[in-house]
Amino acid sequence: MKQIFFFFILCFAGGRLCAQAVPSEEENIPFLVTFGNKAELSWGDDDFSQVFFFLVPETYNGMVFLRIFDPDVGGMHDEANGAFDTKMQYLVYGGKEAFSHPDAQGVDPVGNYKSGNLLASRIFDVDPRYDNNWFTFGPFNPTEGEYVAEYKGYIFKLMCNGITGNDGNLYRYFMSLSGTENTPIEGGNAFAYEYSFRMHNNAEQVSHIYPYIDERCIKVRQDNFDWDDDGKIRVSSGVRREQLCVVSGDKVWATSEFAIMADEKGKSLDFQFIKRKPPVQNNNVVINVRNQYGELMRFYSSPIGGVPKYKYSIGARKKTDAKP
Ligand SMILES: [Ca+2]
Ligand SMILES: [Ca+2]
Ligand SMILES: [Ca+2]
Ligand SMILES: [Ca+2]
Repeated sequence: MKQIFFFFILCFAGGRLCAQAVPSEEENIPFLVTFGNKAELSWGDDDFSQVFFFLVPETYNGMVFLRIFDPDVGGMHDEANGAFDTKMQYLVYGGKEAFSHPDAQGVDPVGNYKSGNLLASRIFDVDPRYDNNWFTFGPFNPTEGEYVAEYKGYIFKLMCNGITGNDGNLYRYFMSLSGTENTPIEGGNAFAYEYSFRMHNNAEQVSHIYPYIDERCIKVRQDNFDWDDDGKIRVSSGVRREQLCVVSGDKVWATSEFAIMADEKGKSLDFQFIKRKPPVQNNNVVINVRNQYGELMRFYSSPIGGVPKYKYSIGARKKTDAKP
């Protein structure tokens, strides 16, 4: 019991401290992944482009920095496909329609997905200076983002595109109030409509995403790509216990649907990525989640309503364990 309480304390503290780390501590995802656009799809990236949105509350008056860990494609962390010959372009957008343009909220890099004002950009390839190190965009004034009344804040869009080459770029983000260290902005958050990420190599490590279920949602559909049959993807919430999703093999999408329960609205679901034993190594995977209208749902780094815990999970787990 003591361990369980400690776990809850860790989760709570982690959520407050790391709300703007992408991926967050609660997600337990080692790295985001984007490949160069000459890579085979079997390496696990479906479209060589990844978009994140960073939300700055309107009450914050300081400066905003968007930081990238290991932005280069070479040296440590990254996935070589032959020699490293890949270029990654990072782009920061703000202003009108950076977020609100419909093409910015899709899962495919098509149409006007680069909507808004380009505030900064930079191309990286092999770069020892930023290998295993942080690069910083900014400072930006919060008002350079797009004001979105629904969020009572300003939204910045940060995009990573593999513009040539066939290697995998592994990286992480942090929205900071400092240009030299990772210091979260109180009340800030980050979200995406699709995640392309690297799984742990250790089968004991479970990764998560937390799609937010709004009041209109009655059914969700998950799509996952290139899971390589690496164990299970399952969904839990306060009232749902370990529902299994259909998972994909190599270079293909798999999809499945389930109905939302009344008690799940206004909260986040917990999608859990559980590796098989022995685990697949260096597994990159893509996932998105939609509602019954086909609208993409947001995964927040700091889950809205907190990390959902199945109400009866302790008792239920004991019953399962007791089975022969
Ligand atoms: Ca590197
Ligand atoms: Ca290469
Ligand atoms: Ca990298
Ligand atoms: Ca894969």
